[in-house]
Amino acid sequence: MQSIADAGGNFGSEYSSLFESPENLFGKRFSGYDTSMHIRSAQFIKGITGEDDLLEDGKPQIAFVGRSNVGKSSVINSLTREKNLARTSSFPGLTQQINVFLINKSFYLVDLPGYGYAKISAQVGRQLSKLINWYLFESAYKQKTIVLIIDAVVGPTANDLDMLQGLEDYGKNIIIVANKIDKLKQSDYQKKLQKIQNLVGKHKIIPYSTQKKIGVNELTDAILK
Ligand SMILES: Nc1nc2c(ncn2[C@@H]2O[C@H](COP(=O)(O)OP(=O)(O)OP(=O)(O)O)[C@@H](O)[C@H]2O)c(=O)[nH]1
Ligand SMILES: [Mg+2]
Repeated sequence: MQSIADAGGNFGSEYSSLFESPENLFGKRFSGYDTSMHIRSAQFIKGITGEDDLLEDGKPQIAFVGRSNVGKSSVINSLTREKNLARTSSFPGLTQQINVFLINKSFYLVDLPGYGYAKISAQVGRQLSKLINWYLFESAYKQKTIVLIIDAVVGPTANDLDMLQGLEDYGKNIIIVANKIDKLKQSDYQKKLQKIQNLVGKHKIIPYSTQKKIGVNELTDAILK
């Protein structure tokens, strides 16, 4: 079995503590796959821009969507406790392909390009939107869960609400993460979170900060349910 070291990762000793108590967290939930132990490895597999056999192998896919710069790649890094896992494999500052990470050789974390980035050409923007929409709504691939990441300071944008509507229309299993809560003033926190809640409706929101490592355990638990 390939260890973390074999995989070239640099997981520190604190890494193993994230997924302690694995029997409850992993056991049985992804039946048929080896999910009964700690997260031992997180590997970048490949970036894809279209059909790929990889995504047909039956392993659960957990996809991360949201506007550009909201912190999708950072959230993946924080979940795996690997500082550069998602970033090293993407274009600097802008993920332009669907990056696929294999966790424990058992399930995939899927890092999608962001939407709504102002500094790219309209043509590239359209291509990225096409890729996102294809993967989520047109391809044959089934995602176990979609994590929609919203900027806690900015709140849900029109694009975020469109995306949410699409995910709901297609009956996806959705988790909403409000990232960058470290940027909120303590006095604004409740008001801001409530406002986001009002806009997204019934969905549970996980307040998150990749910088302060807030929400990591809660999101881990939610995606492994
Ligand atoms: N303050 C703060 N900054 C964050 C947080 N999470 C991410 N960032 C910063 O936000 C910027 C964008 O992060 P990325 O993870 O690259 O964002 P992304 O959504 O993957 O971006 P694209 O690949 O362009 O779609 C980086 O400068 C991060 O350091 C957070 O919780 N708090
Ligand atoms: Mg990214």
